[in-house]
Amino acid sequence: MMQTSGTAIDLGEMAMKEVDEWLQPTQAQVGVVMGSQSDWETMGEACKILDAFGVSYEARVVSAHRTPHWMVQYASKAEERGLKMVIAGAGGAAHLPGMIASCTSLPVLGVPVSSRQLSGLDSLLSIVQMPGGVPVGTLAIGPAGAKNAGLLAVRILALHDRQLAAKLHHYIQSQTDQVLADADLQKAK
Ligand code: RP5
Repeated sequence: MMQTSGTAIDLGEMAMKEVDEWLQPTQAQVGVVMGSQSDWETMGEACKILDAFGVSYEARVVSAHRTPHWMVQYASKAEERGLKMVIAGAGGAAHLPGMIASCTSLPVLGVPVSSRQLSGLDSLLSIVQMPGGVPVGTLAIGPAGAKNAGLLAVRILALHDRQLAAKLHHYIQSQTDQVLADADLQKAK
């Protein structure tokens, strides 16, 4: 039971246990959080990149609207737990990335998840229009944005990790080589 200015929120034993675990020190470098399980299909693209580069991460549902108190705890403890940055994805009234950024000084990358009603334009505007003083590095809507959030996280971490920087250079070179190898469209016929 957590008491918050007159409101009693019973989170149940299971939830308490899980949340306790979330607040322990971690070896993970990146926290990948999203507003709902329904965001996972998109946010999984960020995790695939982190997996490919061998960057450790934790992936959690942390909702700004449905679990606001835990969101504040997660974000305010992120740095002391050992995380180096947070990738936050959300759709619709996507307040999660901005609120996470409000509660930590770690870099926060925001991914607008495509919404059912407005195809993610609502998510994009909610995430990108932060007030001066509270930055969120906002990526493109949807899977490409999530993939690039993973790659941007790798680029930031690679500044202080030579091995990771070498993998990154290799990745970029392979991507270029692949495009050039497939560039002759008549040959491909
Ligand atoms: C947001 O609401 C989530 O980030 C998600 O993109 C959207 C819809 O959530 P569900 O209704 O699918 O749980 O908070």
